[in-house]
Amino acid sequence: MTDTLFAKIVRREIPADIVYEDAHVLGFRDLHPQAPVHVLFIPKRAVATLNDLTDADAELVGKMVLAARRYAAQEGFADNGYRLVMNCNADGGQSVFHIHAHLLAGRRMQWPPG
Ligand code: DGP
Repeated sequence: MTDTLFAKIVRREIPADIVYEDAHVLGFRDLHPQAPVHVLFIPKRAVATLNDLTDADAELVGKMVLAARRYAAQEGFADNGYRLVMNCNADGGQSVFHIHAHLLAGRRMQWPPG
């Protein structure tokens, strides 16, 4: 069981700039944006890390990706492009232990990432 800042955002216990919501996924602006568009897509049901996902979560992860895709199309930057990133644990740079996909857009991304 994890209860993080993100679970509190899902429960509306702390404020966030929510830009996307469906039955399973919430999207809100990152507090420390790394690009002109930086939105976090999270499952409403908390899973701590990518390592904690099981086969039963396949649909949930798919819904996160499709939510990001839908948002990119809706906001008009899908054709220019964007990056969708999920960090896992210390070496991946994860700091909030409720899985989330970072949608970054609005500038040309670099590769390799830092
Ligand atoms: P990661 O390092 O991959 O775990 O990303 C966590 C992101 O969450 C990081 O970019 C900053 C963001 N963040 C942390 N706390 C809050 C918060 O309370 N509200 C919002 N909107 N974003 C947060």
